[in-house]
Amino acid sequence: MTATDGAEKTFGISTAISYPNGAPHIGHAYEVIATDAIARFKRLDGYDVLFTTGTDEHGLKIQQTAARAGLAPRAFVDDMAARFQAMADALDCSYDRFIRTTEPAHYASVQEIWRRMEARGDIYLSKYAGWYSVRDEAYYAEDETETGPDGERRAKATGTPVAWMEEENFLFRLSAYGDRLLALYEEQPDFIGPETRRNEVASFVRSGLKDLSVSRTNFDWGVPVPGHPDHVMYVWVDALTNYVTVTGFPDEADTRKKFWPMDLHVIGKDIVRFHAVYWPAFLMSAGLPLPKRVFGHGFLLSKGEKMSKSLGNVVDPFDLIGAYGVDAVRHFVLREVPFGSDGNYSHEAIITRYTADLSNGLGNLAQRSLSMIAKNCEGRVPEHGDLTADDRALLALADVLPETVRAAMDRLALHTALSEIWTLVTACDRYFDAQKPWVLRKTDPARMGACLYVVAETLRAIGILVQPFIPGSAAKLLDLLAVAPEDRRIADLGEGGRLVPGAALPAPSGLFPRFVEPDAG
Ligand code: ME8
Repeated sequence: MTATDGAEKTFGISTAISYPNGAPHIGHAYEVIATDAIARFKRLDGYDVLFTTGTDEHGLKIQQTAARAGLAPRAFVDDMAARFQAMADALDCSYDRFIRTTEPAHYASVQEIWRRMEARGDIYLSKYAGWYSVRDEAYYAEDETETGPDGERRAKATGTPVAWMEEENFLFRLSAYGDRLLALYEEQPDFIGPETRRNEVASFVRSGLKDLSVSRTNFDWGVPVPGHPDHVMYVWVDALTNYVTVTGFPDEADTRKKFWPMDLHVIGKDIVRFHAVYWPAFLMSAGLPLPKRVFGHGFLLSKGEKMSKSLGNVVDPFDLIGAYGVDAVRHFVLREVPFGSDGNYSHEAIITRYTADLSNGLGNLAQRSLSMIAKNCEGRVPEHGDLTADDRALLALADVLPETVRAAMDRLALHTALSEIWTLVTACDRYFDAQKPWVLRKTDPARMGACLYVVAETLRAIGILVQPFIPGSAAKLLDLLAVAPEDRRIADLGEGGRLVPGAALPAPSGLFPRFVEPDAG
């Protein structure tokens, strides 16, 4: 069964939007690759998908970084956002929309969300008053200040002059949403994943929520608050709203409206609270439906350490692609890291994975079987005659694989989906070795044909199912099997879509060249 029977099924999925205050790093790459694999799987399974990613371009941090670079914030983010988009392209990610929070359409969306939260009575102006020291950039309470002999008021701790200041901030009545949020986590246990994150968030909410400051007046690089142009919105109100902007909000007639509520927000573990507490509270207040699921993946660490510029271990995704190839990088992060846990990156680990799974594994299997077909079967899909129990057993494994992979993908166990696919690669390899078609070539050519047919048909199943993970290599493999582009969906797997004996195949070529160390000469 696929989603194409009956009503059209939709699937909306997003990554977080990245801060473009520095160049994209491997953590950003990891998130967009994983999200892409899920989006591609859903398309393959017959869903109409909206997959979005982008950049979160406002806020004091960006304004200051731009100033240090001697650029206006707009020029700075234009350059950086282009790098993030180029990374997603270089990683072969099939996003439908790259959103930048500086787009006019996004301003309209954020201001509308704000107006709706305000109309609900959830936004109020609060005055903050105190003795402010400009030099310390800090407020002091009455009893922390004293009047000096010169009659001037000073901070006791630092001796700096203070002046009475009153600042206005808008606050969001987050405190009113605690019970509704806890009910949400109770009724929709899938809302936050993995489960450990759900427990963390629930206990944070249970400990009591304070109202949230949602506007700033000390900088201006942000979305102006409607009716109060001296305030810009807190960057998280602005950023989270990107997920409805991409579905055309607030335009009721927009064709992308069907993608809200989104099915899945893929984010990192450090920003689960923003997505599982603030975001649903804002949406409840604005009277909009809630996303179905928020999943906090783990961090990708360079040999166990968090990547950071100060540690000097930031890995440039473009360098990785250049060194290993895009599918080697995609396969590595998806197969090696249990989705939801932290994972480690190292040169040795990526080479080991590439060699075992891709070069010696799938690549070698395709190479040796397809070159035998080219040489001994006139380059056509062989006839198979009656199938033996062994033949049928392998095909049966291939035929159940879509169900197993779908179940793993539904649980967002991307690494399990891949290991299930590789169980079939290994089974097919064993079958090939046990059947010895190179011996059958002389003793029983008809059996050789049947055996090569079964291997080619198994490769078709593997090729279709690896498309979400290693799209470029999967396309190459399916080209070698002469599978038409329109016949590469999950619905084409199994009995109904079998390779047709006699169909001409192109000349075989290698899928995954052996990795050679650059300094190996
Ligand atoms: O948090 N490994 O932006 P960001 C894996 N703008 N994932 C990582 C990572 C790592 N080493 N480092 C960061 C923001 N990430 C906000 C999001 S969404 C409305 C606003 C993930 O550029 C991180 O967890 O700091 C987040 O999901 C994404 O990369 C962007 O991080």
